Amino acid sequence: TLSDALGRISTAPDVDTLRSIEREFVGKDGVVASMLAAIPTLPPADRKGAGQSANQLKQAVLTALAEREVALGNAALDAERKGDGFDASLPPPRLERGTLHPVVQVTRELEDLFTSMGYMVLDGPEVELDEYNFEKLNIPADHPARDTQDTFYCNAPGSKATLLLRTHTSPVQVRAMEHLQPPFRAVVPGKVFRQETTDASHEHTFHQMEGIVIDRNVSVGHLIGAMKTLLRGIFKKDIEVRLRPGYFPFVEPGFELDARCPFCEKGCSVCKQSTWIELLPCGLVHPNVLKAGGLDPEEWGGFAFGLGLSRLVMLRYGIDDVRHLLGGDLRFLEQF
Ligand code: FA5
Repeated sequence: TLSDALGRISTAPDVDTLRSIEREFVGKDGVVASMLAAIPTLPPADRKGAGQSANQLKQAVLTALAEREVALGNAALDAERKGDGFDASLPPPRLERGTLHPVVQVTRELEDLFTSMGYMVLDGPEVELDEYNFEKLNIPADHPARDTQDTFYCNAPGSKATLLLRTHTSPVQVRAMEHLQPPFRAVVPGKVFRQETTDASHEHTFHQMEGIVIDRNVSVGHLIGAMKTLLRGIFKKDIEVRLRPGYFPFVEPGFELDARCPFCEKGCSVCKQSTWIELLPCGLVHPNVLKAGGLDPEEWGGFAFGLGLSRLVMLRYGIDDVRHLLGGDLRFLEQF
């Protein structure tokens, strides 16, 4: 029976057959079990030999089963490699790697640029108090920017303070003055929100980067110098800019720095053929804002700017619609 068993095992076509041979020989009611059960009926002189051959049969069958099972497994793998177009020489599937969002890339670049010039990077709340978003920035109660058309108000029922989604990063100017010992320089990148009709150059949620410098004897010359450095660092190529007077209640004097629109050749929806994109409003900090921040305007002065980060990213990468930035479309994001 041993050679019979080994012969069947070596030709067994699959693992199921091996299991049934295993049951037949070494199972509870198998050949080996009945050989052992018969031992007491044998003459005492034969018992030892019978026990030994039963155990030998068992060991030989188990060893052969294990070997055949490995061989069957290898054969299956070989077959798989040969068939079904499996080609071990092909490169593995491409791993999809994420990339940083273009706004994050430009933000980090600017943070590097500004920290190299001695600026700190600050943060501020996106849900802001009316007091910081408007009042302390010298924006009177009847100013058009307060219109609910522009501002998302989000008051908790019954709360006395007026809460809103900040419409610009400027509230951090006053928060910085309250917390830091002047002189200081800081930039504040962040998300801002406006209730507006969206188009190619206007989003309801977009990014700005505020800059604030507080020191003694700050002049418009310092402001212009800083803006020039900023633009050189940002564009690394020549982009035409223009400076014109601008009105913001929290600066005096105030300026608007515009960049020449690069999309105009092909019927532009970004600047609507005005050929200029509003990019970098700035000015000297208004004395009322210094006072609101707890500083003495006789001693301290400063300049501030509010870079339109989303629009800058558009200029940098040639994106012709601001709504792509937060649209979450992978076909857009994969390009960066
Ligand atoms: C302000 O928000 C002022 N806080 C800027 C400032 C800071 C002035 C410090 C002086 C001193 P303004 O509303 O113009 O200003 O917005 C600033 C920039 O944000 C604009 O130049 C423009 O580039 C960008 N911007 C404005 N509205 C949108 C919008 N809906 N979508 C995308 N970018 C916008």
